[in-house]
Amino acid sequence: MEQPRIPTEENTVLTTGAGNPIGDKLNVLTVGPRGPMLMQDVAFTDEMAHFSRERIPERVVHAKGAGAFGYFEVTDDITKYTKAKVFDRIGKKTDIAVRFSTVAGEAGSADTVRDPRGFALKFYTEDGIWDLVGNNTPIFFIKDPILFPSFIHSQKRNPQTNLKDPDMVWDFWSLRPESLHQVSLLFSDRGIPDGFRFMNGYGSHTFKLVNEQGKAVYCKFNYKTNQGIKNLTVEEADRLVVQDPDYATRDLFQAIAQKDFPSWTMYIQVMTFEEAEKCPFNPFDLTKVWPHKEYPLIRVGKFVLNRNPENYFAEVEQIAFDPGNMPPGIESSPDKMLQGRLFSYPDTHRYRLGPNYLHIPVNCPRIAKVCNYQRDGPMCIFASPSHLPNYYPNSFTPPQHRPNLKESTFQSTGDIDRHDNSEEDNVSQTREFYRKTLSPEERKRLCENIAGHLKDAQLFIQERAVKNFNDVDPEYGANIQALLNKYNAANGTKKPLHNYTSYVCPKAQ
Ligand code: HDE
Repeated sequence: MEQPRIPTEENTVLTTGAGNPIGDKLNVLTVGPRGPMLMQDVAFTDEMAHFSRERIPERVVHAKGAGAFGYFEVTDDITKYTKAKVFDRIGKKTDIAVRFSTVAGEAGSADTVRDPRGFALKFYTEDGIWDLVGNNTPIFFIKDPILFPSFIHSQKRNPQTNLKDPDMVWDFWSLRPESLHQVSLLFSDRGIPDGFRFMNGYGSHTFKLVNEQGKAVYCKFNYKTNQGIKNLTVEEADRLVVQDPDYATRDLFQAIAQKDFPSWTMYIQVMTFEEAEKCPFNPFDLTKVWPHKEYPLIRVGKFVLNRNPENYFAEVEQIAFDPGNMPPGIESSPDKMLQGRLFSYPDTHRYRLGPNYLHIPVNCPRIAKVCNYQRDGPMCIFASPSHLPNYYPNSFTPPQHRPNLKESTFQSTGDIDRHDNSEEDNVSQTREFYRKTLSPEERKRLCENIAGHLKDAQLFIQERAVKNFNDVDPEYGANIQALLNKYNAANGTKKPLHNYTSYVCPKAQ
């Protein structure tokens, strides 16, 4: 703590929240020196009532995180792909906010766990906020958004024991082979980054870029760390869980405080609509990468983090990202996961922060002028002039349609159904990762990391998981099985602490 919170000029007075000066903030108001207290002690009730309301709900996922601020600078021209103003000239700088996070733990959980890292970027552009809410991995565990709450439940605490539960984790993963690719990445060396500065980031989804002529291409966003990749070993990470659970938060804050500003280079990958038609895999499937060989990285710019938050709660706890915040020139693709997220984020913010969360300074569009007919609600900060109509269209303000700002047109046909894409080749890219990307040493550690976690699940779940790894590569499955055999022989297989089969819904009794 470098600076005192309260200004210390000689004539500063302590006040209530309403600004009424307080003469004594060390003693409550009582009848005689031994009490009782008086209801009229509003200095006390004001203090106490505000204190009781200091917490807001933590994020249901990504609860533990750290944030910082800085700028994005365009280094290369991509105006042939997009009319987004943030990219409109080389050298252009745009203010940004970033929040890094772990996914499954609570707000007080340790930073150095094996978990994907959230990597969320907010750009304050002339055309409003652009939120690129990604992770440190280019892929995800599932490809249909309806599974997200169940997937997250399986990662969080068991509702009966309130313990993390390997049965739940591996039951879900082994029932959903589309998770194989991300699980293999997560249990590789990249599963525990050395803080937030030494990892890459990805917008992960397929997006659409649209240029001035209205021509659209599909695109992915990638950001490579200029600090180089660094990961923690399992032993080092475990030691830090005990000795410095806020390791990554501290590392980021300290680096910026010492003016060692971290930066990332941003690249896009581009796929034309014609290429998408012929692509051998579904380009909108979030469990797949776009190989760099076919879709090379195109450099766009860099971003630098050069300012720490001045108030964590105001600027980081209350920051609200929304993948639906896209300025003209950047649009959504048909990726089902992205489409699902378009609903979920503003919905969660309205619950966690209230309907006027966009009035909070860190979330408000700053340099873009907001012009809409939304009014009022709790914590409404911006008073809209009441002499102007609060409905549209009206006869008193000019028509505000701008056809050139409309979304690009897009053709879509097909049967309306609950289409099941879960079986669409879940192994080819995972096999490529296992056989070609990883060295023999890295493959060995991957199998050890998986077996070291899977050993705590029940035998039938272990068997189902191994079968899936076997489908990727028989060696992959066999190595995990061999390690599990050793664990199981030494410790016996796990007896479940709880038994879901005995659960009967109270209404059904
Ligand atoms: Fe999120 N996710 N997510 N997610 N996510 C949230 O939003 C959700 C997904 C990601 O630093 C929540 O404000 C759904 C993919 C980050 O504030 C919530 C689905 C990716 C952050 C939510 C996904 C992410 C979140 C919780 C599947 C990477 C932290 C609190 C359809 C590409 C943002 C909040 C921050 C946070 C929903 C999947 C990244 C509940 C429904 C895929 C980095 O709205």
